[in-house]
Amino acid sequence: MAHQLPDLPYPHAALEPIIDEQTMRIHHGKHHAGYVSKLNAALEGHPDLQNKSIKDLLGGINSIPEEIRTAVRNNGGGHANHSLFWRAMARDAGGEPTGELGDAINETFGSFEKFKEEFSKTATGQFGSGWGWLVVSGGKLKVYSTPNQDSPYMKGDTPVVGVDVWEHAYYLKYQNDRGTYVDRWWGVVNWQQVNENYKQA
Ligand code: MN3
Repeated sequence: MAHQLPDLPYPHAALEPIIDEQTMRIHHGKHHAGYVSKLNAALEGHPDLQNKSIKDLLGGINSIPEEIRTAVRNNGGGHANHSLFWRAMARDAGGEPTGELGDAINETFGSFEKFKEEFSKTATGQFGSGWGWLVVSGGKLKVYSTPNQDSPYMKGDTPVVGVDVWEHAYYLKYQNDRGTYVDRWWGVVNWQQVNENYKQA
C-alpha cells in the first residue's frame, strides 16, 4: 500500500488570516504531495519497506539501504511532519492546553507562557529550513528544532506538536518575518488534537 497524501481536515481558507489560503494550497497540494510521491518512488523495488508505517521507516532510518536513505529521510520526514502539522491546527483554535498535557507543560517548563517562549525562540532560531517541536523523549517533554525534514521519530522521540519554519510555510504572507509567523501560529494550534498526540505518545 503506497503512502497517501491525507486530506486537510478543514478547507484551505480555514486558518485565515493567520495562514493564508494560497499558502495552504501550495503547501499541502504541492509541497506535501511532492514528499509523498517522492517517498513512494524511493520505495519502489523495496517491497519489504513498502509495508512499514512511516513511523517505523523513520525510526529505523539508519537501517534503510544507503542508496535510498536520503530520499526516505527527506521525503518520509516531510510526509510525517506535514501530516502531524495539518491535524495540529484548526479554525478558531489557539488558547492554552488543559488536562494532562497542560499539567505536564506546567511541570516541565514552569508555565504555559514559559513553554511558549522557549518553543517560539527555538523555532524562530532554527538556522535555515526546519521545524520547531514539542516531543516526548524518554517519557519527558522536550523542546528542540530539527533541520530540513528531519523528524523526531529519527531520534526515537514522539512529536506532540511542531511548527514548520521552512520559508514556504510563511513567505507569501510574512515574507522574511519568521518571528511574527511563529507568534501568530499559536492562534491556530488545535490543543484538543495536540493533547491526543500527547496521550498516545
Ligand atoms: Mn512545509
